[in-house]
Amino acid sequence: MDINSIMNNLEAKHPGEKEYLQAVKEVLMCVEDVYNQHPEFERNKIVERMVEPDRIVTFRVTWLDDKGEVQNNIGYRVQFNNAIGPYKGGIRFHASVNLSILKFLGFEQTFKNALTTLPMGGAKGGSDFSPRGKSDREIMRFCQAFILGLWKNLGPDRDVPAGDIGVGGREVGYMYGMYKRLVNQHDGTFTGKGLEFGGSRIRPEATGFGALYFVQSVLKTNKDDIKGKTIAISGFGNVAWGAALKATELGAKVVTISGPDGYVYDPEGLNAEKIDYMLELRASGNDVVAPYADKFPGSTFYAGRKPWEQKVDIALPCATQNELNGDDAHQLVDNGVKYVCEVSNMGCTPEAIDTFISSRIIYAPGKAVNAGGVATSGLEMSQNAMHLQWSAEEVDDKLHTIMRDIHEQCVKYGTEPDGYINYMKGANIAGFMKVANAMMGEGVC
Ligand code: 2IT
Repeated sequence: MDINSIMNNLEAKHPGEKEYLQAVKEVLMCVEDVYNQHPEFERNKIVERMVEPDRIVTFRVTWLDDKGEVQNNIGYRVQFNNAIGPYKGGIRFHASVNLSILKFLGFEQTFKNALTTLPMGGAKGGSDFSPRGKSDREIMRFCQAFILGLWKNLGPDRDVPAGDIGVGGREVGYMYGMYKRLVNQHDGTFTGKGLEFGGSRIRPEATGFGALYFVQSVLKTNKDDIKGKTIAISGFGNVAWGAALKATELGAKVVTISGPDGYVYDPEGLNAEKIDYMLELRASGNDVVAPYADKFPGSTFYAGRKPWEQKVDIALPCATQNELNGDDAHQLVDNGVKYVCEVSNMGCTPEAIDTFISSRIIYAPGKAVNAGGVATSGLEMSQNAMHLQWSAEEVDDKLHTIMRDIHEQCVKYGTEPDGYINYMKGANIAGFMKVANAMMGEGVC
């Protein structure tokens, strides 16, 4: 495989799509050696086919705000790859959404979903709509208008969306409600639904819980224990919430959360009341964490800064792509961080990853660490298909098993001659091989 020429071709076709190109390059660099041992992949142009989305749907989303004024946004769905199952992946509503970001997310989702062991292909969608400061009615009208543009491309065996940044249970409910009216079927298309209409228990917690189960496996492999460890978490949304909840339950001390306005350092660590307060902050729709420091004395708000300047044992980026850069990584390493597990998708820049790996700090990528979210979505699809609902214990048990399995795949493919486990390499090779073998089995199409 000639990575340079593949990247040059891709860049010529998709100029300036930097997140997409970044995600592709990371995977290609990790799988190069394995790929070269399979001349049949080269003959079938597996990589060239895998890096292009199968299909992109883009549509205008027109809706009325509370003043009765007409608003326009762009909607997208990137159906990346369905070699191993129906398209599956979240919907993101954020002002920054563009095709490069959704293509990187859809590409990553393909390998992540392969790692879950469940039959799901990769997709991602969203809109440049910003939920910040919008009323509940505006959110509803937007969700309904979004689905008017997309519903024909969805279906339980075609494409099953879910939440992502800016899309939680409320938005999934509004989108699914409109979808159900249009197709006149209650077929479960959408995961993260309310418990009363087909949602799975543990789905809201699953991304954060799964991440901590993965962290537990990492620590166990290093004959280490999570009890008493200090943890820096970024973000304050659904993923950060689930991670803080499980980390605290397991006896670790979570000392930071963050938002677009800066971060809060709480040396006493989060507890149940403070974790509940994260939900309140999120529900306010203001996208700020500063009020936390006013409410809980002893904590400090640092405006415009990132939590990576604090001395901690474990860093868990839980906010968004490229939120942890090379300088942040150096600071963490200088302060003696031991483990960095990405919970956001592509949370670390390539410079940050290089810094961790060359310092032999354990670094695990989002596509492995955060796969518990979509895995539990897969379990929601199973429950919907069987027309039943599992108990929380059943779902949590399955999530545990899946996360341990993902960890094992990373160890199998990522252990280097000196014993260091390169989780990035392991996750990328394991995910890639599954998708590549499926594509081989299905022929050139
Ligand atoms: O990034 C992700 O894996 C998600 N946003 C969840 C996708 C899903 O289909 O549950």
